[in-house]
Amino acid sequence: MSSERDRANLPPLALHVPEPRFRPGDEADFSDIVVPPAGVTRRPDTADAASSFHELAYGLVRVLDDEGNAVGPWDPRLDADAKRRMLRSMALTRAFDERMFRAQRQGKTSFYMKSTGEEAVSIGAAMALAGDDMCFPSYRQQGILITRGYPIVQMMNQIYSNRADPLEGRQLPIMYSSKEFGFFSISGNLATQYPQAVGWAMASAAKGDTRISATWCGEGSTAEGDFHSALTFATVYKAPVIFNVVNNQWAISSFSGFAGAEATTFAARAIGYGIAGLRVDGNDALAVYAATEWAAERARTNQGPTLIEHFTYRAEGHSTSDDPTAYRSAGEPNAWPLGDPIRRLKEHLIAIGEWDEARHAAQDLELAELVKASQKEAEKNGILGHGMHQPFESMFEGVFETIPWHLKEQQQQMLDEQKAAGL
Ligand SMILES: Cc1ncc(C[n+]2csc(CCOP(=O)(O)OP(=O)(O)O)c2C)c(N)n1
Ligand SMILES: [Mg+2]
Repeated sequence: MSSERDRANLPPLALHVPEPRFRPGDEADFSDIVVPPAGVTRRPDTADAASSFHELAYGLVRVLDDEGNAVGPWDPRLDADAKRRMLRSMALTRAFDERMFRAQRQGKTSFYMKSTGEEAVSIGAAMALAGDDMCFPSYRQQGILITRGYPIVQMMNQIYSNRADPLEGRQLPIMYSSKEFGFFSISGNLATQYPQAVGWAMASAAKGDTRISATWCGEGSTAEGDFHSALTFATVYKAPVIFNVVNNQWAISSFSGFAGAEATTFAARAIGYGIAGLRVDGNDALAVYAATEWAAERARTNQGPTLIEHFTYRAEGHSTSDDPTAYRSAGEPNAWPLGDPIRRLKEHLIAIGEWDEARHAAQDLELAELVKASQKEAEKNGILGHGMHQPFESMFEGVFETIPWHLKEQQQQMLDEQKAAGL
């Protein structure tokens, strides 16, 4: 048995506390990030065993090169119309984010979250999935709803918690929910959507259905227990689910190192579970599309789950409640080596002769007008804080199919008290 004396020559134990490389005032330099050329990563057959392509969890699937060409085996070979639809959804999402961010600053709503710089992640995936595949998103995948054609006026009604809010004022702004559009209710409790997506996928398989599920969480959220139990269930039962980890480098003011990024990649989490893992250039919409299409084919043919890490960058604040200049270098967004996803797809379409600067500028104008007109429409139904938009008693509804007696009693008591107070 070792004694205190035997250990006398050992150094005192110490913990490693991760520290981000750049703080406010520092010059951001990402030149050490390894960015392999587009087109060089192999594309395994979708029937290959997950154990046969571990290296893909440490690489970076890229399709768009620096000259705007789509190259290599992952090029999904979309036609020009599909690429233009992709570009339009991304530009519409950005225009929507701009407008709603401003609406919060104008006091029309309490809260908003942008997805600026990460549009390719949600839109590339939404285009590759079938329209009736079930999505379990985090709060930064508004691009899925926009791609699926959910009315943006409805999104705004939800943000304003107004008379026409489909969720009747019961959810935080931006926490949308639409069964019809295969968009599971967003939860503020990080990573809860992961086990839910697995459960849904297992139910789909148990019923002999053909629909798969896909879920998204941030890199910070992978530290949650829910993330790990979801992966365990999914690998055991080969659930038809796609796990997306959106590594945008930041979890509010905590850099990715606090979720484990200093030690390995997030895609490599898949390896320990025996799940297929892919690391993808998240600012390359065609690469996101191709990876999702590949993972969907695996899921649909009972090859089991895939975990895709989307390597990207959160170009703006976490939310309207955040001020990133307080904790990170202002130079980071511009120094980010993978560029802007909209600009990259636009340059590709121009390079292949299917788009031009004038059309792009005209589209930006048209989308700004569309968002403005939608906002006017939504504001006719009221904005947050301007009076009661939903009847008081409705707060007791919508949880149980029939309201239990004790809630009915409380509901009546509330109405009586209001009446007595002259409200
Ligand atoms: C269980 C839980 N813990 C903490 C929070 C507070 N919180 C909200 S967002 C967030 C950061 C999440 O970062 P990440 O997962 O990287 O996603 P991102 O915001 O970058 O898209 C935190 C800590 C929460 N909402 N739920
Ligand atoms: Mg993050």
